This record gives sequence, C-alpha cells and structure tokens, in this order.
Amino acid sequence: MLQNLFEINNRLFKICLIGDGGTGKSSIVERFLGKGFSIGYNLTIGTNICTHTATVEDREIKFQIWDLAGQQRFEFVRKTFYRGSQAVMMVFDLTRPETLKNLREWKQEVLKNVGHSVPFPVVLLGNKCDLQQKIVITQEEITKFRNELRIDFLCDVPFLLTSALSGMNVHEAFEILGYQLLQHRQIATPTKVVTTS
Ligand SMILES: Nc1nc2c(ncn2[C@@H]2O[C@H](COP(=O)(O)OP(=O)(O)OP(=O)(O)O)[C@@H](O)[C@H]2O)c(=O)[nH]1
Ligand SMILES: [Mg+2]
Repeated sequence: MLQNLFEINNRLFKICLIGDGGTGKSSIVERFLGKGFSIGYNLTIGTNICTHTATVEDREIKFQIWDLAGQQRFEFVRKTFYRGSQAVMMVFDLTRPETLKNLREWKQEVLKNVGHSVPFPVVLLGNKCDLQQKIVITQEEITKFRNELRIDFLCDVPFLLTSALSGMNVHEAFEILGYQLLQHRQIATPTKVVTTS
C-alpha cells in the first residue's frame, strides 16, 4: 500500500532532448530549470543530465532530462543515452530549415534505439520564435512532419513555438510532455490542468 502510494506520488520519467547542434536544447533546459538564458553557444559534449519536477494535474512528476549533444561528431556516443527513455522532445531552429529536415534522421535514431515501446510520447518544438523576422519554415512543412511522427510513434505529436530567450512556451512544453506520459500510462484525466515548480 505504502509502496503504491510512493509510486503514484513520485513518478520519474527519463526524457531525451534531441535535434541538431545549436537549435537551443540546452538553452530550453536551462530556462526550464530557472537558470535564465545565455547568448553564448557552449555546445554540449555527449550529454547533460539533470532532474526537475513539474506538477501535472496535481501530480508531481520528476523528469530526468537527458540533453543530448546535437553535433554530428557525437552521433556514435548518443545511442547508449536513449536506453530506458520514455519520451523525447524534438527541437528545431525556426530560422534554419535544415534543422527540421534533419529531424527525420533523429527520428530514425530514436526508433532504432528506444526499442518497440509504442505509442511513444513526442513533443515537437520550433525554437527561437523570438527571431520573428528570420523565420523561414512554413506551417505546411511542420504539419507534414508531425503527420509522419504520428504514424511512426502512434501518438498525436503536439507542436509548440518556443523561445528559450523569452521563455515562451518552455514550461508548457514540459507540462505537455508530462501530460502525455501520464496519459500514456492512463493516469491523467481527460481535462488537462498543469502547473510547474
Ligand atoms: N534568439 C534565440 N537564441 C537562442 C534560443 N535558444 C538558444 N539560442 C542560442 O542558440 C545557440 C545554441 O544554443 P544551445 O542551447 O547551446 O543549443 P544546443 O541545441 O544545446 O546545441 P548542442 O549542444 O550543440 O546540441 C546559443 O547561442 C543560444 O544563446 C532562442 O530561443 N532564441
Ligand atoms: Mg546543448
């Protein structure tokens, strides 16, 4: 009984942030952790791992966040980092169309390395939406990719415009992923109420 209560109240979910180098994955995590934003680019080497708690539908859930290195040169080490992950956040840069195209390769990497656990929760983020004048990606391209993701992961894939710089939709992205994870385990109720800490 106590064991059950512990499991219900303390949920730990391993999630991976993926996407090309420089799309803003680490900046999104820093923002989520309440550490603000830095303009300089410190590329991630291998992976950064941290934990953070969010409250989704009055339930506390803990994310173990694996912020993977996006640069090509880290491809060979990334495989092992996916092991046991329960969801992914895919990040592209709204000002660099190739970063959305390349997510198709990232998708294959996930499918190859997370096993056959489907449906598999995924959230898609178009980051750097503060750079409005430089946005070159169309809604059609995004919708097309979301449809592909839905087929491969057997899940609806929410899409959010984010900015690690302004903080726009950063907490919401984690909340939605948390909600998807709870729903996946059939714990969430149909009405979504979320807050973060
Ligand atoms: N304007 C703007 N710049 C951003 C945003 N997010 C990140 N950046 C900048 O983009 C650069 C790369 O950000 P990172 O968070 O290091 O990118 P990353 O995806 O973690 O890169 P890798 O670790 O190499 O995979 C940095 O100079 C950030 O300041 C954003 O929302 N808006
Ligand atoms: Mg990084």
